[in-house]
Amino acid sequence: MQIDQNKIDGYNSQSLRKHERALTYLQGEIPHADDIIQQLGAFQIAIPSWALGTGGTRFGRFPAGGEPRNLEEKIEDIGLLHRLNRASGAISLHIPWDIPEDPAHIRALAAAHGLKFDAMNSNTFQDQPGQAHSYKFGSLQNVNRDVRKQAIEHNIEVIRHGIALGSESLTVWLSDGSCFPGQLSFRKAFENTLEGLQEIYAALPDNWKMFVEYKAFEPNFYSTTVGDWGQSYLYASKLGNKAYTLVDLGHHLPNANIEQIVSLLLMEGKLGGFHFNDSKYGDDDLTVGSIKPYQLFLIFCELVDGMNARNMQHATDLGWMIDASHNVKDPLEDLLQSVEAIQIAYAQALLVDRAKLTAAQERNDVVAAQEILQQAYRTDVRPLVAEARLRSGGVLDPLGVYRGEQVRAGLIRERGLVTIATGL
Ligand code: PSV
Ligand code: MN
Repeated sequence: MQIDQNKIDGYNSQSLRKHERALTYLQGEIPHADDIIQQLGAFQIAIPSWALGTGGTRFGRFPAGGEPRNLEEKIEDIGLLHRLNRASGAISLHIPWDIPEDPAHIRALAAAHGLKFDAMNSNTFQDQPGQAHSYKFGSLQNVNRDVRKQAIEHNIEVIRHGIALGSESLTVWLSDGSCFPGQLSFRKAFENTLEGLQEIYAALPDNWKMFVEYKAFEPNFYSTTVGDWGQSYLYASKLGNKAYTLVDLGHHLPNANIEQIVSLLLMEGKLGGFHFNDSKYGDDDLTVGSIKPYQLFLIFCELVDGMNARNMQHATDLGWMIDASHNVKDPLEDLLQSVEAIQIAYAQALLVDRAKLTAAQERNDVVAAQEILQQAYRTDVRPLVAEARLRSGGVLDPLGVYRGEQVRAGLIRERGLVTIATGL
């Protein structure tokens, strides 16, 4: 494909001037704008290896072509995202969907793209070919000790893969539960699950964390054995100080106040990580910020406030990951949108005038408190996010560049990013 370089250069310098005007305005309005830019630059969001293919529903799947066929190609795709936005510097693997056959090679390839390995995810919600025992009636909760043992061994194997890759956390999501009243004993299911988690926990290296992910429903629809944050908190507390609760935004009953859950888990030092997505009904796995951006902002307000109260590092002390995938968008475009939505919510939360908010709360000034939050939420912080990208060597407009002629012509791998990032 022929590239009209004049067209690209013209477009970029014009956009860059527009960006600089908007940034200068914000820097004038927000005294700590540069701190926010710095914090944004440090904030990395892990991409799950399973989000790179077109998703589907049980009614169908409509792949668009060009999907990565193996782990190497998935790493290349995430590397491309990271080169564009400089905020996707980690990958989260699901075993056995993505088994690193040659860990040293995979680790080196990821490092060459500037990527680290985030949490490892085990899978005892599907039967695999050749597997001795079925998970039809659950894994760690199962009444049959052999099934439980198989699930425990699988998790320990996942930890081993993670060690070889330099990961430092294991996320356990169990689909265990029941579809009908009377199908199981809640107490026995809990006790079996706890016992299994304890065996897995015992295999964790000292510097590792274990994340216990909860989900209210699906695939079980009467009870779920790790069904809500209370149950996850109970397991995590009984397991010990390497175990934490993981919040997936799509795993709650309708209208749950997720920001309050986040606040209390942080207060107790038991929030470990996040799976970002958005939803209208259930676990819809839609693009982050596409349906309820205000809720996302409120969650980030609690994250920032709660982490500051415990002197935690925003960028590194919790696991940040996207867990979304669906069937109508190009997965890479979807992920670029998701990462940007997270950065916007984070930047807006950093804008909230905490001292004023606390003062308003202390005098029960409900209106002032709402105004303070909405003042931050209604600020267009996109120039701060773009500036953080540029300062880290990313591009002004990741989606535009990805869509543009540069990518299709392969130029992006040669010089497109550098050219655009430095403003030509
Ligand atoms: C389950 O719905 C979940 O959120 C868990 O995190 C799984 O690992 C992931 O989705 C993959 O399907
Ligand atoms: Mn999840």
